[in-house]
Amino acid sequence: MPLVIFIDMDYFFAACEELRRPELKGKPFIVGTSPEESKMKGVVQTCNYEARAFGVRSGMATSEAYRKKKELVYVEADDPYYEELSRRVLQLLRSYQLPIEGYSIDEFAIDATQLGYERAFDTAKAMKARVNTEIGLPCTMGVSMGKTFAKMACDEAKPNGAKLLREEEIPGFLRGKGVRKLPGIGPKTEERLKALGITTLDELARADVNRLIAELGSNGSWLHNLALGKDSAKVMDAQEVLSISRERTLDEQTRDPKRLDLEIERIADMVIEEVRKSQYSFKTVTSKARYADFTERIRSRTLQNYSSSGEVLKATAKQLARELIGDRPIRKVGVRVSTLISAKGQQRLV
Ligand code: TTP
Ligand code: MG
Repeated sequence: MPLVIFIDMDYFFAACEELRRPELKGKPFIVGTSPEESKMKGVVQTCNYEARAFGVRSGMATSEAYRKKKELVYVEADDPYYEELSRRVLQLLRSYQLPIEGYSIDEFAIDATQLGYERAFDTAKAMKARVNTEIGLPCTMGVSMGKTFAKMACDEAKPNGAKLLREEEIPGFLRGKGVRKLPGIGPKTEERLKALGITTLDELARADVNRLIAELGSNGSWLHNLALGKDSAKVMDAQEVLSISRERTLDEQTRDPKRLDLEIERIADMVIEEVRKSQYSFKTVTSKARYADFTERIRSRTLQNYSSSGEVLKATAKQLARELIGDRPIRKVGVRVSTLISAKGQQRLV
């Protein structure tokens, strides 16, 4: 599992508003989705902790928020401004020269494997201090093995905190928690698990994985592993994940379609292993050939749907490779997948 520093900005949109309107500080206020005049029809996107003290929450109807606290200040959301601040946070974090994955507008996962626990935790605290002083925004840091547990550590340390969760502490950390505490389990999955008699992470860990797969598909085994304290998903730096590719120089040059098929299958196996590890689905497949005279040609196809299937990849890549057979013998072949999407369905990366 990679060692991960996970950052989640505190009450992000509301903190951005406090930054440019300091007079809001200390007063309960919400950031909403509809213009001031029709605000009651909108939804609370977020609110500061003063508003949370009255039970106001993200996702709540604005009218309900006002029932909880009459004197709430209403601020209309300004997405471009929040996106700009998000970019500035990302830029600051990038200066540490570690792989970094943007999770959402206010969450980032950093691969700190090379640092080890102590230095990773010190680095996390230094990052937190710099985000605070240089950008003026509060945030919370979680450090653990695997993105999921780093995020959960972060959730527990909120607000304005930092928590280190060592690998050996993960089982104890998960014990007794409800399934909703696991990132990736929303209300729908919670219901389906409940139908199987599973409400806690202990029960999820003990559940029969085949039964989970029957009920939830491949997500079932993924969630089962998480409940067991295992999350091998890599931190995918945006630059790395635009595509996943492998290539190989042939032992001898060839124009034989059958030989080529075998090579493509081997390379496709390597690509699919990487796709699975990083939990992406792909929509574009490309085969590449380098000929004896060192010229190169590629053929690409975009699939109808996203896929993570090895069979689909092999069939498509073989077909494309055959289209690359010409007069000249081939000495090197490659397979690439692109137009990737996180299999968890949250993030589209070109
Ligand atoms: P979160 O990180 O979930 O919430 P937060 O940053 O406001 O508060 P916390 O301190 O608990 O992390 O979401 C980040 C931003 O995304 C949030 O500021 C506003 C926006 N958002 C919505 O627009 N709608 C929603 O339902 C949620 C949950 C968030
Ligand atoms: Mg946040």
